[in-house]
Amino acid sequence: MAPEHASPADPARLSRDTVPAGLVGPRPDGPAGIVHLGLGNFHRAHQAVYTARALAHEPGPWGIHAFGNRSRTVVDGMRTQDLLYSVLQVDQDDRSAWVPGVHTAVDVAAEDPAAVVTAIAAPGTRVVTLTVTEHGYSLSARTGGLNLADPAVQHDLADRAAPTTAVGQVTAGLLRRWRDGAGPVSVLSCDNLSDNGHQLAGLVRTCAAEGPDPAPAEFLDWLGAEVAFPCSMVDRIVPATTDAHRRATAEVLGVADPVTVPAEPFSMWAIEDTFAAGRPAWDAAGAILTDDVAGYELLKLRLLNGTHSLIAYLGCLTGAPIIPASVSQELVAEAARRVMREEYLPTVRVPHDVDAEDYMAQLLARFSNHALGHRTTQVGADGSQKLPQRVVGPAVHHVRAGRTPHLLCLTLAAWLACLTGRIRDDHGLLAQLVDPRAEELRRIGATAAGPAEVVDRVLDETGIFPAELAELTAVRERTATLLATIERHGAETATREALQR
Ligand code: CS2
Repeated sequence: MAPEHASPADPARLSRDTVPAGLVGPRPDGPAGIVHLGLGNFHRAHQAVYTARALAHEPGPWGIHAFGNRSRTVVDGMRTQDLLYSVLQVDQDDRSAWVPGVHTAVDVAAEDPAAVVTAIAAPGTRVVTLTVTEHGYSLSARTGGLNLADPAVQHDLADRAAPTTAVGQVTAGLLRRWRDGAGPVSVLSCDNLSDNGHQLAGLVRTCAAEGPDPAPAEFLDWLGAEVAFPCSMVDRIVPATTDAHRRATAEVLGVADPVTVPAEPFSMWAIEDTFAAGRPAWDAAGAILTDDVAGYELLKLRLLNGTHSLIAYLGCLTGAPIIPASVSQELVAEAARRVMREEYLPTVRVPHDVDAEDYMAQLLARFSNHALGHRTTQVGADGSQKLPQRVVGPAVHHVRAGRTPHLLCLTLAAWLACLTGRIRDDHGLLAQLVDPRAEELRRIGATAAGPAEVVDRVLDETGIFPAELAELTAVRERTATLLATIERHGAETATREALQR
């Protein structure tokens, strides 16, 4: 912000000099031990906070060199503020702010792709972390592996020096690391993908082995021996920043921070403790370090994220711009409660230290946090990448047991209704839903003879979902009838129908 634009009433900008004493984490030592891909709000309110708290317990070389993918907004904002930003914690009747202060460098990957490779290969790097969203893994739902047909993946296979995808960046960085003899490292996925560490390891192996310049077998041996890919479950509701959040931060901190991050008070992180070259004392900061992450992962991915998707799409269809407004509608709340209890919970193994009843009650309370302003269009974004992770496993589980999962079908139908352009956008929310497959879905919506054909073509032609979903006739048929009801009578009637079974 140029000083001439500042009025006397404007607070000073956040910096090392202006940050209120006691509200900033300790400065990390030395060069960054962590390279992070994906400088979004989630990373800044979750992993960065745990890392700053861990450093307060146990000093170490755990500064974070973070790369944003394309956008300059956060990078420029943080650079103007001595690499600082604040986390604004908000719930109904309380708000507070804290400044992690754990970043040692921030850059834009697209502006200097080689810098990402160099950072991953640097001898001081011990952990590479990722929050690149489901879409960032270049996954093919059809094969479950790397989407070799994706032009960005093809680019990265052809030009290992300047990769553009997260998987290409990690692979190129590890290849350089191996050539340089820079030592072991851990690569930690912090995205909502089931079995995220193992999936990422597989994607990196494919990326290394494919293309005109395949990596030698020795590299793959080194990967197996020296590089760890722990799985993790990450959880904190972190919306996009709005002006209301910026104003609240200025009031709470007394300094201006345009790149503040709003977040709920709740935070959870379960990490498989299989690191190859050390890690921060994340456990001292409240993370659960365990040998069994799978239970936490599926519980969260299904009960939280799966239910979130249903609330988001029903909200978009009924004119609710934020998640708490959607779930404050009794029908939506009932659908959320029942999809959790009847269709997600029976498909997971609840970890021994989690009480399922408390967990579900807490989720409904978290979804009802009005002060956070979490938009339905944000949760509804990228459904083509999220729903395969959330809905398919549970749907297969129920159909194999002879049951039709009506509310999972409602989730699919509501998503299709939002994206296929066959209903009026009465509330202007559908147009705001971003999805990499949006164009294709609209094309199907425009040319299909009716809802049943929409469902058939999305399942059979697009490759958005794995074939195992397409094989479930019960899901196909129920989704089509619910989509028909949404198109003809609206989402409320369809929800009632799904709840009546
Ligand atoms: C949400 C998640 O946008 C979404 O798809 O379901 O971002 C959710 O808020 C987080 O995973 C909570 O930990």
